[in-house]
Amino acid sequence: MKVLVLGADGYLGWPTTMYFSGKGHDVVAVDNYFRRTEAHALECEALVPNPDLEERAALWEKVSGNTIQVYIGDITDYGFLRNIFETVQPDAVIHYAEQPSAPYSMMDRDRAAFTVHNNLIGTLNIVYAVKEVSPECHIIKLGTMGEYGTPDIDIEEGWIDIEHKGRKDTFLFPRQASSLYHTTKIQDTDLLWFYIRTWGLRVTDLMQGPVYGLSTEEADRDLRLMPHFSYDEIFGTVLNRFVVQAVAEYPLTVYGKGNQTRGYLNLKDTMQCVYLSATQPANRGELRIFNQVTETFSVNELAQKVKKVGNGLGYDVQLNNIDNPRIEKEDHYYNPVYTGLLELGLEPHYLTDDVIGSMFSIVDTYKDNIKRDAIFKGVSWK
Ligand code: USQ
Repeated sequence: MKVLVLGADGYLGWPTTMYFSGKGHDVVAVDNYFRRTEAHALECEALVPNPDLEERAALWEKVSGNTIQVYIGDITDYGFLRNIFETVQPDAVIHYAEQPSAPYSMMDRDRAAFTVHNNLIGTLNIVYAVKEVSPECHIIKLGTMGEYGTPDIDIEEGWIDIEHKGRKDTFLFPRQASSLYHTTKIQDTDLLWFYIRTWGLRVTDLMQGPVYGLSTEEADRDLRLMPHFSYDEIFGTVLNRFVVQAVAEYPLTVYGKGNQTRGYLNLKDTMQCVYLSATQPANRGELRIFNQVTETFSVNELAQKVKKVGNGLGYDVQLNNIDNPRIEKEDHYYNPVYTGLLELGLEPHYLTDDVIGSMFSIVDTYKDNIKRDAIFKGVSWK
């Protein structure tokens, strides 16, 4: 396959790029360095300094013998994106090129506007490039479980059958996000669904939960190939943050009561899920939705696991229930269905003490890079 990875410099983008390249596909990597630039501006750089995308592609070629072509630019510039489509004629496009942080989207008006513009115009441009240049191209778009919110009913995989006044139909599952970022992901889904109905695109929307981990088979070949690993309040996800906090002996920042429950998955499973989706594509005119998680935990459960493993390794790990800076339900029902990707062949890596222990070991190697000031700044939803 010829595969275009948009957002290839990010936490998920770079491991995905190597994963597909390692399996012999022709991969083209695109990024505008938004994440690096903003992390630098906000003084919350990744734990491990990563070489830039071109340098990483050269390093990867040395260890694997496979070439990755790199384009640096902004996919909200339609001319830029369309040229890449014309040159590459991709079979699949993997869309990670979004502003991915809920706190970032809630910081101020300008960042809110940036999030809306970047995420929606980027997605719209992909729709047009596929329609005008590569109509058979399969769009794989990273959605989020946060689109559904925390309803008081089971969460289905994307769709729900509704019976109303004696008639039945199937609709997108009701969505109610708890940040502006998550709301833009709902809007993306709606954009795609409209153009699927109108132009018959083929799309897989992966509703992913928070991801954890730093290790992948490809990155383990050379530490300079490690993913862009954030632990700060703006760009870090909760389990990654807790492991870094534990290593720094900074009390774990459990927001509110800590009963907020989400579906989680290992970075290695993101690779598998995206790959399984690409190799078994959606049909023309289909919006195929999978819930991309492997198990559910509350924040308290994650904190207790990190504390147990950390204490066992000799770290003094404390928990701190701080006032929740977000507006979200802290006690709620949560029961999502996530069988679709298992049926496609996913073999999950579950969250064991060993997995957490190996995260501790890598983070400890870089503990001198941890900036305590970046851990909690208090971006408030209020
Ligand atoms: N949380 C804490 N303490 C922290 C950080 C987070 O208690 O220090 C809590 C949050 O309040 C939330 C839960 O942990 O209840 C998850 O927070 P998160 O920051 O790990 O995840 P979130 O902001 O929801 O966003 C992340 C990714 C996003 C992806 C999403 C999947 O940044 O790109 O879409 O996970 S999901 O959460 O299922 O919507």
